[in-house]
Amino acid sequence: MTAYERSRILLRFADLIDKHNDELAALETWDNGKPYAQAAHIEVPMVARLMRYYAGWADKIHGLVVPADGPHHVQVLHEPIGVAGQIIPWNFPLLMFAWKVGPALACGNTVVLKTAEQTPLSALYISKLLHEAGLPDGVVNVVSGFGPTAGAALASHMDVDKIAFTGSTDTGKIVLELAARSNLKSVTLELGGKSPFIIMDDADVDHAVELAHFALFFNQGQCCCAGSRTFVHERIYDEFVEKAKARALKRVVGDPFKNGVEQGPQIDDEQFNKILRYIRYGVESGANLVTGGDRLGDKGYYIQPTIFSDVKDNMKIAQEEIFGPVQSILKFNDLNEVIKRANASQYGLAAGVFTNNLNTANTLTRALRVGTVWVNCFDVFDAAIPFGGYKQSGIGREKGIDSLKNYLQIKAVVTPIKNAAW
Ligand code: TXE
Repeated sequence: MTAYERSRILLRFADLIDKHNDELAALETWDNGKPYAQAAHIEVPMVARLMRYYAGWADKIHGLVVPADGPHHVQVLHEPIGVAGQIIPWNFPLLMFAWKVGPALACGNTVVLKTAEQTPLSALYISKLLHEAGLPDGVVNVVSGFGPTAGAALASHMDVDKIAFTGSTDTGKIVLELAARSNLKSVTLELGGKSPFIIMDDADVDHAVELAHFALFFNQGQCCCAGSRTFVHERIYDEFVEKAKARALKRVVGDPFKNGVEQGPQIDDEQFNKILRYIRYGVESGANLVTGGDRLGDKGYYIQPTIFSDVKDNMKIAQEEIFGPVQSILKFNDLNEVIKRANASQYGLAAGVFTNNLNTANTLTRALRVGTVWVNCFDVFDAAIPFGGYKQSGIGREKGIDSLKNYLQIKAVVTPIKNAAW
């Protein structure tokens, strides 16, 4: 298929996504429990936007002619890799589908994508739209299945040329190993995080409280880049904790289909129990439980928006990914100190920096070993912005121009030039 045809299919697909926005959002909420308004007004429109972004790339991917020593004509061709295996998680099923399928198709690959066992619905529905947009049978194949069976089969398959995975760091390591043991397929990984959100003493406290709240509690706290270590300068610490508590108490938790609800249930009983276990660790390790700390009601996987203050770096709740509505607030008093502490993590996915001082912002953005730094903002996810992790948060980048590299093979073609004297 020509690049232009691929581009047109992606554009038609984006239009169909707009047309079916409400059904897609409803499926996403049924499957995942996230607020319908969030799915309908943020996530599904972002999926359409991503498809238009990649439609724009499809006919602009080209190689190079490079000058070489000697009488040779040297071309560098950018070819599709072939069959791309993709394994996605349950926290943003449609967005993860888009981050993976968009660049794979723009670059001319075929796809076998495995959805998370908790959330199979929206990918099946949206694939029907892809077909309706004109994609031939067999180009995108969606498999609903479990990780250790279907996921592992994909990662170790000899006819799969590339595997892209989003999920936990532990499973990412298994996928990397399976790829290495089979055919050494190329691997990109987008894994866990424990992202610092650093609030300096010159920050606007009210604004910082609101954004730190959003950075952690968005999507029931189930975000790989959640600002899950809230570092607050000692001069504004007490005021911040009081205001963070007031904000958490105002958070509207309940039926995700109801207007005004900010937080729905957690994805399943495994995650629900994991979060409650971390809350117990927090209490047992001596952190101060400011608010929340238990399930909400006695039906469904709802958890009270929870805050711990006086959290210390060596506590489990400051080191491990909780993946739930639990904010850990830590105190610091010096820029160099907070840089060291923020970087003292196995993860390096993202960071938030809150300051009005340009020098402080510039120092932090350079010093933090993370794939994204949001300054005075958080969770800005434009299609053109690369996303991915340092350290054990992953390998490679998704979205933006960098994502194309994941789905292209590079071939050098060298041809002698006759009559070089000319
Ligand atoms: O993740 P898994 P789970 C983190 C978060 C969460 C924890 C566990 O901390 O609490 O991971 O969640 C597939 N071979 N994140 O158990 O196992 C699985 O079927 C191949 C962070 O849900 O990583 C699913 O499709 N594939 C994260 C996908 O991997 C396997 C998002 C993710 O599942 C497999 C989700 C195997 N052996 C959880 N085992 C993020 N980075 O956003 C499982 N899978």
